[in-house]
Amino acid sequence: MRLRVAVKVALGIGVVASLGLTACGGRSVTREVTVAGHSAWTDTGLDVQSQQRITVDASGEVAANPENKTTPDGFVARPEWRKYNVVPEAPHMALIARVGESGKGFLVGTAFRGPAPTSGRLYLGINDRDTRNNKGSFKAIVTVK
Ligand SMILES: [Ca+2]
Repeated sequence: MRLRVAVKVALGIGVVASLGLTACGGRSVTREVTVAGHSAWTDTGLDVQSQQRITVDASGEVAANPENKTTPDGFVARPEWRKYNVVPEAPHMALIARVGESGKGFLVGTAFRGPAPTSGRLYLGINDRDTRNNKGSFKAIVTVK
């Protein structure tokens, strides 16, 4: 009898471990993700369910060139640079996110609190259609609950 309980507990732990990056049943999952300025999208390794609460706190600096660096809020004072954006209405080179490979991008900035728009893999990215010439990185603490 005791052995059977032990096996069930062991199986339970195994299932939880394999789902470790999917928050479910009221558990929350937190990950620190480095978002390289020269990568369009960075896979957070987190799968979200539609309407699950996503929390992101971001820091760090990404440079468009040696004279122009930005926090995850992007170049707020440079609306003329938005023509190079992935998300048109957000500041250029701000930290952005999408859910799924072809999900619609949305602004994250230095702090984001909101529901997942749909279910799928969560990606973080740079609001820039040409990321190859960017330097630096943002650090994002992502929680899905
Ligand atoms: Ca660029």
